[in-house]
Amino acid sequence: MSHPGTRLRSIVAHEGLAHAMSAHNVLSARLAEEAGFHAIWASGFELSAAYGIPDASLLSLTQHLDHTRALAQSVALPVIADIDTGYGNAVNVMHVVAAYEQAGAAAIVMEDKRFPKDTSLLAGGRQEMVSSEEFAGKIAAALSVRRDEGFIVIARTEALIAGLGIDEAMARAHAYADAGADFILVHSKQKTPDEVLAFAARWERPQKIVLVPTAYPDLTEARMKATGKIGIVIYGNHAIRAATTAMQQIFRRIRSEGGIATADKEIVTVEEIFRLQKVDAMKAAEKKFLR
Ligand code: SPV
Ligand code: MG
Repeated sequence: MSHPGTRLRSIVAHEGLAHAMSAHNVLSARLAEEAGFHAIWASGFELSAAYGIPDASLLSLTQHLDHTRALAQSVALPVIADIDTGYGNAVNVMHVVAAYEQAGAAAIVMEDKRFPKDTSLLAGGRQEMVSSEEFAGKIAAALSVRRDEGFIVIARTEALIAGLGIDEAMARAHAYADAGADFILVHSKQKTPDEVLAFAARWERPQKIVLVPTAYPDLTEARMKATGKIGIVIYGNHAIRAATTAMQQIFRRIRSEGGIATADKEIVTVEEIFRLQKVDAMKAAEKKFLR
């Protein structure tokens, strides 16, 4: 079996654009797999939200690493791990990235913000960056511990998020590409895709761009593909938002109706959950091995 990073690289090469869906647990990853996504995004935002805490470097490395390992073990899709700022300096990054590859991740995404970070899309959020030199060192450190050449290191610049403009984003992306990053994620919170499309138009390096279009949902995959520069699109928080929408609606209905009679018909059956839990496989194992 080839390295999951090699498989993700080949999806990008053959499809032009790989699409990744976020997951906050194995069930959401399995649903994304069944829906036909190419990859799973082990989102820090989603896992933080699942714990009911802000996405601000509050989750521990162990919590996110265990989550990533569970995803990688439970779905066949490549898992792209969100390692935030890398949990410290370049030496911390060596330790952390080696652990993520060992846990079965196809790729890691590391961002050029200062630890502890604040989440990117929060209006008025605290967006403090490390220098481009320091971050290029962290990317080189990440690459230095790669065990399989298929494993992917994605450098993420938050220059646009921090309001530093396209020239700064471009300069940082060049520095990170020079350091050896395999892909460049450029994040933006503008409501239109103009900023990231302008970045893509100016980008001339061989590394493909990664986008997280949460703030500019009108940008379609077809338009991304048409640029010829964008290799991966990450839907950053749509699993937790979809789950929240569904639970809010059903919970309100159960309270307002004083029972589950109507709600029961609007949600999946218990048998559907058994299927997603792979109960059949367990029953087959029982038949074979319980004596
Ligand atoms: C995440 O999903 O954790 C991300 C994307 O890093 S964002 O929340 O937009 O920063
Ligand atoms: Mg994140």
